[in-house]
Amino acid sequence: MELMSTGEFARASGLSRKALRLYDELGLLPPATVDPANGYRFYDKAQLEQARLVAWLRHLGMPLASIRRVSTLPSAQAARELDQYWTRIETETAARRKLATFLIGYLSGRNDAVNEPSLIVRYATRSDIGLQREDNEDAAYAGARLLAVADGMGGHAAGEKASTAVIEALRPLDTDVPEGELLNALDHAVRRAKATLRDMAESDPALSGMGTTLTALLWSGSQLGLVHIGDCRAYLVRGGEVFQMTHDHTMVQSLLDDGKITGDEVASHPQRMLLLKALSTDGAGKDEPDLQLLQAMPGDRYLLCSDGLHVTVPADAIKRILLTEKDPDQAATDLIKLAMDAGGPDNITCIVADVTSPQ
Ligand SMILES: [Mn+2]
Repeated sequence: MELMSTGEFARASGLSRKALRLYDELGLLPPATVDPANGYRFYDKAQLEQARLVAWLRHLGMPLASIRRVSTLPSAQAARELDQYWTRIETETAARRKLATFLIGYLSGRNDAVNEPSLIVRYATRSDIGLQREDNEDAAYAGARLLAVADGMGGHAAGEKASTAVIEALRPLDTDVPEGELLNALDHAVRRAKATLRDMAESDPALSGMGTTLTALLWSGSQLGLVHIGDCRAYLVRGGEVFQMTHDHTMVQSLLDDGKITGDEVASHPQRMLLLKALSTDGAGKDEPDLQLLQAMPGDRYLLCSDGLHVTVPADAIKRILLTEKDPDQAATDLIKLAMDAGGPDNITCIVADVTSPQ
């Protein structure tokens, strides 16, 4: 063993005395011996190689526990471990980059999708006041990654303000949300929307008691997030079948679920309009939406609509159009027309979206 004083070892290794003391404290590079009389530390000249490696690994940002192990391994084995470590770091960094890009866009309200989507969504939106209402309290948004429909409630145009505010709160999600973050992103946007409604009602008492339903779909790659509260609906057309993706949060739906009424009694039930859940300023907005993570497939068609469509138009007629009309624009137009032909008692909004693979 060729002992060197701390000063000599520091000069030879290019590391400061302070760094050496730190490495000793961290257990990364203990001195070869410590003089019991005066506490002076001595290093073995053979430790110079390890000292340099420890310094490099710290520059790399490797965790201390890993440095302790890797710096004492034979070179070839250390190289393999480093390779694995670095592959993991690059994977994690890529995932964090995606999250950061999304957060920067979302929080700044810029919705500029940059990546090539793995699925293309072709959509058409129609909204009509109907034939019997004085305002259109429905609101909708359709973009490359996000589809959303909201049906507001509350007198003196408050419903319109509520549905519009909630759609606006969701709009920044129409960007590249990382795949693992779809439901978190929807959850955050809904909480933000609730806070906005609360602020609006606090600053204008005329708006207290306003509320809105919300049903929205958000894509990331082939993953699909669904958020739903109230009685707007989402339908999926796949393989020649039409599936209802959402469950109405209404009194009649819960009576139906409990077997207390039959499907035929729904249309004439006196509490047909009563919602059990909504985003509202009442009850401190404690109603929580349903969140679901699903898989989208090329060839899927989605319909989002307000109750002005599905309450007014029989399910079979909606299905027939979804299954036979190829063009989303025409399908949306035809659906609105069905509701108008049936008297248009409510505002009617629908979004028809076809999912395809990129060419
Ligand atoms: Mn409605």
